[in-house]
Amino acid sequence: MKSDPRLRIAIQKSGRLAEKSMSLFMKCGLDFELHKNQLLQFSANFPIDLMLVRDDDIPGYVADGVCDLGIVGENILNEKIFSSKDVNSVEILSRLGFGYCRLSIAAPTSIKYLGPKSLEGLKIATSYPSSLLAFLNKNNVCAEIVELGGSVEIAPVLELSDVICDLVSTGSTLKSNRLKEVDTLFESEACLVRTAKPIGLEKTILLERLLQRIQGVMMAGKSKYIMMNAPKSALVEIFDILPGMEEPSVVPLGVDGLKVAIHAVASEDVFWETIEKLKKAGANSILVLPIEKVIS
Ligand code: PRT
Ligand code: ZN
Repeated sequence: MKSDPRLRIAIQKSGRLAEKSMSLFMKCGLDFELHKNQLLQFSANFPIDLMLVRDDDIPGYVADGVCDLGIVGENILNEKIFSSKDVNSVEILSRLGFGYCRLSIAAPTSIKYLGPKSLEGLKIATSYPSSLLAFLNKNNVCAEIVELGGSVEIAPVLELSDVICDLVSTGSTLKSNRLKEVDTLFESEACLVRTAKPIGLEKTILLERLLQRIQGVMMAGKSKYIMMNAPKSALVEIFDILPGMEEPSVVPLGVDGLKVAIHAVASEDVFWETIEKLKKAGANSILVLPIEKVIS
């Protein structure tokens, strides 16, 4: 008997993207009975199996169709897929708003950097040789690439290279190794990707359901529900202050209607500065609430 189709999704087993990838599916309402050290984790309430692997292996599993979907940083995709001949084997469905970083060139302060041409003839240490080669070729620069598996930032001190090409997030690792970020190859964040191989109608329907939930979670993450009372005369000023507000409800308060209650969804976060401006415009009893799901 043919079993019902299930989507298989590769996510990082442990590391910087692991917790947020898992938590995204939890927020989508998926339950997993997590079994320690098990490669596949099965959801009991949605036909999805998560495959927990190293992030470097995710593009390959998705490209080969071993997994239908994956969550991986654009840095890994650029290195393994987009700078290879299999450039069309994986498609980005959605950027997910976490795992932000950038692949950058960093140099000791003794090196004067005036643009990619300054790299001519230098030794560059990196764990991203394909991405770096694409950058050098694009800029017509000839340099020696020294491939390292990790701890790239210490290469100049060890005289293994003149400069490095590595991921940067806060910049504190570079700073503590007396390196200066001088150029950026690309920005990166975690992405939901799918295989370019056909997945069939039933899995496509499952994918659409999952995507709608993911969009709902992401929209909710950014949005806030805001309520306040205000003089009716201040409405125009208040609407100007609120960020990305959509279709506010305005309800008269009391018999004279001079005061109103305003309820609205702000499609961006509401910062303290905004609340202070609202108060100044005459609003009071301001409530800002998180939103769990947005389905449009
Ligand atoms: O075991 P596995 O292979 O799965 O994990 P990993 O050790 O290769 O990757 P991991 O968990 O370190 O990172 C997973 C993904 O997180 C990366 O592929 C990126 O997409 C993303 N990410 C976001 C980062 C960083 N920020 C980051 N800062 N990955 C690595 N770093 C490293 C960077 O290499 C450098 O050593 O952090 C250091 C710099 O950080 P700052 O904050 O000092 O600038
Ligand atoms: Zn890795």
